[in-house]
Amino acid sequence: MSNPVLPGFTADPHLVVYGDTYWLYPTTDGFDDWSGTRFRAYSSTDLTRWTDHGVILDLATDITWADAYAWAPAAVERDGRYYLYFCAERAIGVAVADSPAGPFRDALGAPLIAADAYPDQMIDPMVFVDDDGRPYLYWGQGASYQVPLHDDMVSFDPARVRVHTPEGYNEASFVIKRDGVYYLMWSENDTRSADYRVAYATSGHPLGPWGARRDVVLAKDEAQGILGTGHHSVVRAPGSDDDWFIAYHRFAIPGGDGTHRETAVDRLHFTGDGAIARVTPTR
Ligand code: FUB
Repeated sequence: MSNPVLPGFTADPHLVVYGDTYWLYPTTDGFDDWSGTRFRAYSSTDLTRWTDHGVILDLATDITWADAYAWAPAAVERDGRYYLYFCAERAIGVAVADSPAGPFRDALGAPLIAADAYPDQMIDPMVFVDDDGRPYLYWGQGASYQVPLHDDMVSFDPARVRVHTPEGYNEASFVIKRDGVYYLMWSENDTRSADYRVAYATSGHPLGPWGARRDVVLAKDEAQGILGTGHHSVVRAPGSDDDWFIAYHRFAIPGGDGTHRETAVDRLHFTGDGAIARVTPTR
């Protein structure tokens, strides 16, 4: 693999596996104040050669309740339908399609989570589906909000929302399960900081209670000129027992910053005792 894996400026990459194919859904980056308006999708069977499927959701034409600040999409499949959770004007929406390449249409015609629904920013959604098929929604900057999603994938019971604020938490909650252990990862510091990084905690349940912050998963490597590493996603390789990959963004090389970011993919390993080993970011 050669990083970055996508052309141009992209960020907040959500890497998922549908069948034997990897799909990447990033923020389109490179705009002042993160003011992009469109999402694209990319697919690959080898994490190296990527097909650009073009614009899959355009706030201008597909969403009535927001025009800009299209951030941090999260993708999940359920019963043959493909759901795309996304931020727009610091609220969270959900769109649905019959194909991972869209076209996606607004599932609700309104935000799933309004910008003022809870304290802090209603951004950075992520859906984890457990082995028993139950889906859980995570989101939030400033705090990690966590709730079971209803089976329709577009609603939840507000009375069941939990708020978790790990030491160092800023944004971009992401959950995986391995050997019965749930791993909650998140990004620390500001995406404009070279020290933007990923850390994690574990639990025996998808909604916690979560243990104390265990360690950093991914951080800058100044010797390689790799800075601002965060807002990640993690997948197990299709057909593998224990091969994992992490997609994340970092300042574009050369000359990038917090609004000119690039998407990279690297390997993620676990140690014998189930800890996440520190990722080696690569060029
Ligand atoms: O890309 C816009 C915002 O920057 C995301 O929502 C945050 O996670 C940060 O990466």
